[in-house]
Amino acid sequence: MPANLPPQYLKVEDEYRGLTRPGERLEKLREMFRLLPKHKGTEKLQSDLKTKMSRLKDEIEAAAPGAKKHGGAPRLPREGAGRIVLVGPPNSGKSALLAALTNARPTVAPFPFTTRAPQLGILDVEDVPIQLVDLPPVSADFMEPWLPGLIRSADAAILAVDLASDDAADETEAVLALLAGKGIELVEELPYDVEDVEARHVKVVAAATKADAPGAEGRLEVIREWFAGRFSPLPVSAEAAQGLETLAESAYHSLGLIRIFTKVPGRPTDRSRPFTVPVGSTVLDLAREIHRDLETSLKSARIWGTGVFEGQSVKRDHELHDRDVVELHAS
Ligand SMILES: Nc1nc2c(ncn2[C@@H]2O[C@H](COP(=O)(O)OP(=O)(O)OP(=O)(O)O)[C@@H](O)[C@H]2O)c(=O)[nH]1
Ligand SMILES: [Mg+2]
Repeated sequence: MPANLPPQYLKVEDEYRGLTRPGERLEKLREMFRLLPKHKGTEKLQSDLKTKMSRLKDEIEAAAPGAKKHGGAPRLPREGAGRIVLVGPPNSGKSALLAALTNARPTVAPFPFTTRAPQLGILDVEDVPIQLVDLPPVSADFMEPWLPGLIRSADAAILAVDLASDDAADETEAVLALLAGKGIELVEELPYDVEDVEARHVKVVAAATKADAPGAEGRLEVIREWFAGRFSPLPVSAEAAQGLETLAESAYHSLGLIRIFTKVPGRPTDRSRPFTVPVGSTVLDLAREIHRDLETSLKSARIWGTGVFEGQSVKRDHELHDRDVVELHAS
């Protein structure tokens, strides 16, 4: 986390930590968002705050007496280091992508609205498990009422743009417009000067699906030109298993995570499963991620990795880097 946060912000953040009621927490988060300086260095923090606000709002709405039931909104347990949703128009190849990227076996069929409920899969990229959620389609004809809520709750999205369809650009624009109408902006890069607390920017990787289909190459050119400056679609084919690795890696990078290995004093490093924390996280953030109590009991840490000498002792506010090995000492 950047060290140059104003004292007023840190004070409110402290107050926020002491709160348990969702309504009060949401108010505090709004205050934190207003006090947060908006620049590139706080981009990740802005987005984290907005995700937290959006989740709390959903929680409050769901718990309210007489709350509208969102047409049987499915409850999905979170798994892995992050959640990426598959979004796109009907028949654009979302379910085929889930099947190609994970062990899940969703129904894939040559007609629209095949998928009616979310389908879950786990995608492993660079030792990090990511939850991939295949969703019903977004179209002007129909959109499940709970769909926007699920997209808001995601850490990132894959947007399927169908290279087998001559109407891919229009269909995709319709998806973007419908979601924008629900306060969701799908963006390749998070803006870092947003003052609007309510709009939720979800980071997106555009996948130009069915790259093996006849005429796909020509359509890719058109799509690239159409979305130039907004998205750079990656050509993929679930059927021909093309471009899947590149897509998986882009999806992983869109989560903005770093991997940290932890070590017990005097023992070798456990390199089987890294912890993941957002880029810019500190030793203290890692401690919090591992266990709530560690936040207060953390005394010191030693690090092997980037920008330090082997086993260097560092302070709690030391910024971590991808693949650092950290030994935490608690009292
Ligand atoms: N040629 C080709 N066809 C594909 C590919 N991926 C999907 N398809 C076909 O496209 C059609 C739709 O695929 P789905 O994966 O069901 O599409 P979807 O986006 O999940 O559709 P909905 O659930 O209705 O929104 C099916 O007939 C698939 O066989 C691909 O990589 N290449
Ligand atoms: Mg589907």
